[in-house]
Amino acid sequence: MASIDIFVPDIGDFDEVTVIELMVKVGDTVKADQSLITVESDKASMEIPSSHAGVVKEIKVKLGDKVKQGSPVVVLEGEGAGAAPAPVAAPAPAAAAAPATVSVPNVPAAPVAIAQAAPVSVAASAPAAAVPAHEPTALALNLPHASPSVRKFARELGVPLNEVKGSGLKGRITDADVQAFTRSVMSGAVQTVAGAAQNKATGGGDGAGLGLIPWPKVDFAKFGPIERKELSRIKKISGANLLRNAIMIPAVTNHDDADITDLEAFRVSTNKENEKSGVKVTMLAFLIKACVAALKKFPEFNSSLDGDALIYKQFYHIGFAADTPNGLMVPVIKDADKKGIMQISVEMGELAKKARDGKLSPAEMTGASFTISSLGGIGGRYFTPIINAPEVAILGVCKSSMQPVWDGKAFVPRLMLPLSLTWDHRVIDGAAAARFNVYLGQILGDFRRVLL
Ligand code: CAO
Repeated sequence: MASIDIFVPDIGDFDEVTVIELMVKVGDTVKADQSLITVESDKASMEIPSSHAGVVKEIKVKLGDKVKQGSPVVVLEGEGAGAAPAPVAAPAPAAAAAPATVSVPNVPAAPVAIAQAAPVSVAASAPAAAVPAHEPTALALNLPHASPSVRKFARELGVPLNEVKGSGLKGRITDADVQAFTRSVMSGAVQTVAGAAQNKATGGGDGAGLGLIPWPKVDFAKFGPIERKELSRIKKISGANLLRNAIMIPAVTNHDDADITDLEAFRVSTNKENEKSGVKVTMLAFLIKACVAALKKFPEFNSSLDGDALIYKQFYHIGFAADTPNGLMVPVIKDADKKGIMQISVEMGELAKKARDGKLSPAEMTGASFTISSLGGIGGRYFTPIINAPEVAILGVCKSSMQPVWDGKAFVPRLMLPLSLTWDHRVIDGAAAARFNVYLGQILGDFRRVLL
């Protein structure tokens, strides 16, 4: 039985490329032209196909190895080893007659460029296996179209790209397609072929079918001094919730700016007048009140999904994210629609203090129908807050700043507040989200509108 060494063929302009995927294992039967490994340069990824058919006897590379033209990839063995269908420049090995290993350096198996971030010339010396640069994989291997970064992303998530429907030009798969596929699998709406087979075999449905690759395990001490500290209890709990919410909710964030010049002037003068009372009114209190008005106008933002139905809440309990030494907590202002700005400010101060002291009761942290996360006292422009399930939207607020705003005749300095509204696309559409932000901006621009 003949053995054949398969080498990395001419890969064009690259001196060295990294092995990022092993597509076969020892014992696998491979056909000629079947991809063996994927290599990646800083510009493109390519699959290195086998020039011959046979059974994989040995794999000569491992993930992360640097290879170049002529590097050994695998050793094949078998009756058919040496019978390449494509015309090859290398001498045809005398399969049956040659028991010794037949080394075929530079076997002209064309590397298949998966996709190219920049024009890359992938020289292929086997004309029959060479594929046009613009449609490489689809022709050669019937693989889906996707850029190297999308393929990398899919590999990291363990997403089978050939099961993902591409929404890009000519069906090209985008990052968003991979994310949407992952969410569908997580929510149970879609099963991967492998997952379905596994569930069929095990009778299970626990999401094991996701087939995610393991988390990278790195010995950081190899690179410098380290210290290991356990996560706080709150971080552990909130982390699990955040992960579920981030993965399972098809979330989108709309950013907008609200002109709060007049409102801030009013807030400052109110605080001056009330200096002796000890109650400080913050922008967040106005935001809570403005959000209640917007939630009343757009009730789906104050709802929760229950299977195929929506639960519309007729109460307005607003959670606000509070930064505490132990991690993020979300106390809730109950019945914010029935409370004035002063009362909300007082309650917020008390709840934020309790949160920092670790003294919030479960009742003070539950029942929110909408949440606001304000980083306004710290800084930043915009961010993408994660929805606090089972709510369907969350408003992120950053630090206001003076901006030149065109008033129709001239640029005038206005105090602008950056808003970031994240919403669940299963419940809310982009147009509704844009309207919510516009309405919120109108209220913050002229607070008298709350009364309308
Ligand atoms: N733009 C500009 N300045 C703002 C502002 C805004 N949007 N919001 C607040 N400020 C100012 C306040 O006016 C105050 O200034 P003065 O001391 O001069 O009056 C200062 O920033 C501090 O405000 P604050 O943050 O203490 O008060 P608050 O009511 O805005 O917020 C609370 C209270 C509990 C929300 C806040 O302390 C907090 O914890 N924020 C972090 C929330 C968080 O971590 N979110 C991220 C969640 S995702 O990980």
